[in-house]
Amino acid sequence: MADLLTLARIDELTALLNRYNQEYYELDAPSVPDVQYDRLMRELQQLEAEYPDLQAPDSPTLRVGGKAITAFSQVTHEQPMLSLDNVFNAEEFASFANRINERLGTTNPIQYACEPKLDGLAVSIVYENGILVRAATRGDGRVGENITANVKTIKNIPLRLSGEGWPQWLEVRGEVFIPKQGFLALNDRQKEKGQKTFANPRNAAAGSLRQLDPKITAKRPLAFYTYSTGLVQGERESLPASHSERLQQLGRWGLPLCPESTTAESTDACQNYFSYIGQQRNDLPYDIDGVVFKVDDLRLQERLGFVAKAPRWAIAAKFPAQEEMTKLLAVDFQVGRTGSITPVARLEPVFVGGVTVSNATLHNQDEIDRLGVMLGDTVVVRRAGDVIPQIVSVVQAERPLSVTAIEFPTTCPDCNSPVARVLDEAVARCTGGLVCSAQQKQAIIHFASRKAFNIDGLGDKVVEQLVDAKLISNTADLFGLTIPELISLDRFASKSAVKLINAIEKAKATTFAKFIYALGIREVGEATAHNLALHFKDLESLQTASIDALQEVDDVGEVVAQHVQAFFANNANLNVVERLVQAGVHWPAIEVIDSDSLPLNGQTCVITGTLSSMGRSDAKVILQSLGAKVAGSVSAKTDFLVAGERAGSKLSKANDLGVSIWDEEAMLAFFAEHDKA
Ligand code: 9MJ
Repeated sequence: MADLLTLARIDELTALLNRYNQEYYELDAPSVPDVQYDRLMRELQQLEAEYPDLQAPDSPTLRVGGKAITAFSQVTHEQPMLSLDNVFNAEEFASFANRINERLGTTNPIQYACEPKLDGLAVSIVYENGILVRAATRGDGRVGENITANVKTIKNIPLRLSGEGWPQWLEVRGEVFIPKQGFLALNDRQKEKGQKTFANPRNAAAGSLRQLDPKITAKRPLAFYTYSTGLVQGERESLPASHSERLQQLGRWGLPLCPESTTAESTDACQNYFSYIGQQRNDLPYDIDGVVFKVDDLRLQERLGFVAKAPRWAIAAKFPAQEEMTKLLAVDFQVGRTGSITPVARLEPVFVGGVTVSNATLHNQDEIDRLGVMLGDTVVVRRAGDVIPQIVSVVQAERPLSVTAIEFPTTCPDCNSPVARVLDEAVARCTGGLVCSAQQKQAIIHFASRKAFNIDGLGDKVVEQLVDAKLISNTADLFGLTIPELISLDRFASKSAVKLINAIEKAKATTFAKFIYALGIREVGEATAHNLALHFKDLESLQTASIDALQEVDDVGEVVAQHVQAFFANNANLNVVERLVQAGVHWPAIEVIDSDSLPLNGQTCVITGTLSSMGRSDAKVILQSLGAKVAGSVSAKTDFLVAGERAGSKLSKANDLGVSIWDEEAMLAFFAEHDKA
């Protein structure tokens, strides 16, 4: 028998650890260090092992997974779990909405609840007297599998409802999914352990939920959003009569809701929501495949009823598929700026993610090996938003007898120099360096690009023509180009020649950061170039910096430091740099600034949404110059969020955390106040 002290301690630890979990996972604001949490968790685990009967039904130890089982038992849903009918375009949606109005015998606008359609697994969770007692998969809609132990490990699902007034029996339904970031981290861990990676977050979520050992489920980054109720009995306080308000009530009891859900007063507003979520799709932290519209008034839902397996009062409006099958016709090898050789798949054109795709990157030899792809294979192509199309997998069942292996070249397809692969690096590189015209072209294209020298009229095609005509072979040669030379090129009018020469002249006035970025040093992107410029302030100091000195710069590790040093140790590069300066390339001196005096010193901010006056990267540079640290995601450490148009989940999270919000106008006013307009 446990004594009273032990009983009290178990109670105390249960309450404390549940609070810490909430602070950590929901509020993003832990109040104790991890070691303290771990110590208390071990103490509770030991006490529960000694006195199993005293384990609370909402014990936080359940979160790390209990005993493994040999099979799932069955759960018969008290109310069937329905699926949704789909529509694929605006007309189909309009006929759905018309049918609703006709059935209800009204021409008045109907209010709809609008929700992103999460691409995970539907799950039913029952709370009895506020305690999570049962969780089940959808199964065939009538009978599902009992996955209670696994669902208890999902961090954002409350084991005990908060607040009061919940019905005795409350069944909530929603989607279990793996957020995109968690998915990438999970696959990285799988790779490290030499285990199979998952094809997409949905598969990973399904595999994780169907683990017989909940300890494995506990290690997977699963999350849950509630989107409806099932059987509700013994209502102590009647639930609201609209779907959206009902969800809000569930939210007040601690159930997680999708922040992007809302309501629309008309079908036009539904269409706007569909377009808006479509635009946000790639920036959302979770995968969706459409949006769901539900008649919001529950009495109207009841009048509309069901057909076969789906409710008449809801519809899923699907986005165009992001994955399709097509044939791999050939593989070409492209040489990049730093000599990297990238295999590019030539595909039978296929409509995917809203555009026709005929090329996809295959990254490198390792990726070709991982996919096991051969010429003539049928492959699954994925194109999500603006992301470069990828080959996801090979459809083995469709493999013809005539497939042939993809031969990686041993010499550069451009200059014939040998191709080398550094040990432990996935990339194969042409060793031709500056003699390789493909590398020359890419280096010049990079130099002229918007974020570097921003030379108007010097696009990829013109650079190719100039290098092929042997008029230039490096970036410094650009500044010696003449109008007659340009006119000598195919289809180059004198007007364009004059314009280009003027643009090149104008580009000579730059900034030190843009100059460093433009050099195209390996692994030195815009942000690193900016940090290098601020740290070293002048070219001489940067050129002669030691590896140790380079590593003192923000975000510069050993690898980047070595690339920078190797760049300036190369005589050909030094010669180009010297000629650039001689040609008149210049930048304003960087003042030595005392960071304490900067107005945003010590402040961390995040930028989200679309800004109309400048790109996010330009805003970032200005904010940094005012002393702010610019982070990628909102957390308890964020001091303010710059929110442009159509800001999504970051804005909701910032609001939840009480982070100050700056709209674009406020940001511009602050810039103007500090002479950054
Ligand atoms: C998803 N998958 O996000 C429903 N769903 O409602 C949302 N699914 C649903 N609602 C009734 N947001 C049946 C299915």
